[in-house]
Amino acid sequence: MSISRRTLLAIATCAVLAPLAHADYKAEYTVSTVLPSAFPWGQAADRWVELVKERSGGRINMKIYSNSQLVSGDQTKEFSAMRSGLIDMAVGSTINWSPQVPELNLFSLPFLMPDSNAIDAITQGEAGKMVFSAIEKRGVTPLAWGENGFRELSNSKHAISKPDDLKGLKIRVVGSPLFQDTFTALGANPTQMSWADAKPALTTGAVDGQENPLSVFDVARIDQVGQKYLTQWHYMADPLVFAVSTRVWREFSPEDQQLLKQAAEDAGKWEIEKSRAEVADTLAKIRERGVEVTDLNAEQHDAFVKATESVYQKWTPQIGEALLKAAQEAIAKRPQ
Ligand code: X2X
Repeated sequence: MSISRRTLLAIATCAVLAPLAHADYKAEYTVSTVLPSAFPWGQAADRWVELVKERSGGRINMKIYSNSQLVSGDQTKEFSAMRSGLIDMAVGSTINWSPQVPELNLFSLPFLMPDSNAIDAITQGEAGKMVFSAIEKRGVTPLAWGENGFRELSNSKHAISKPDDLKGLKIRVVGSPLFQDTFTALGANPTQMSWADAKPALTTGAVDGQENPLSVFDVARIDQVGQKYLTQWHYMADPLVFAVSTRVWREFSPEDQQLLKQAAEDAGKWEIEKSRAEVADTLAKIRERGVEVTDLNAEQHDAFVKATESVYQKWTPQIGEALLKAAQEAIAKRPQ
């Protein structure tokens, strides 16, 4: 008697819940990332997926495809694939999406953001809203910010403390042509290639150096492929953006849109705090492995700033003067 009542109840519950469960939702949504779970970036995506699963009671299932595998390793194609609906969602770097969203080059301007507060001043204010609307205009709905981190310079040849030290060095760069201009201005010989190709190129000596956050240098064991010199120049940092293809976004109910956004915000906040808190330990680990770390004094730093000024002239029109101005004003007013 009690079993049959329970069964009846279950059937009734299903009937009531069926419309809410959105029969038209996909069984699984693809989430693209470049870096997998061993890195803060991958952990940000993991957290988002877990929170959404938990808060939706399993109604919304997302599956992460790391190493840019949904775009055959070419991370600069991730945004286009998401726009066209080939990829449903992504946690992506501003660098990798900048070929399609030129405004994202803002974050790649050398020495624009001196510290983490400067990143927050942009992302949490008017400039951040302008960046999000630039993404939205191109068919992708941005939900929240994460962080890959300040990108530091490594190489296999010698310590670098002034622009001249970069002369003739072959440096692997990623994503936007802006990086070609920055490294060319510094006298280096930049080569653009995907992350998938970077480690092999460092291993064979096809390139002498690269730039990536300390967490990436550490987890990917870049020191093991001959990168013995590291300069902490903090020349730029790439935020991560949690986003959904707008075609896919429209299929979610307003309640589920809110759920996806809140989960992305919570995951992003968690990941940003965690990765910032880990930087000092990561640096200590890298030092222990025998990597020679160079810090720049104010004068040395200024020499790099001067040497890369031409990048601002060339790229401001593509980024937008109003956006750069909003970012610079926010940085000037940031808490110290
Ligand atoms: O390719 C890189 O250097 C990486 C992993 O940091 C990005 O995807 C921007």
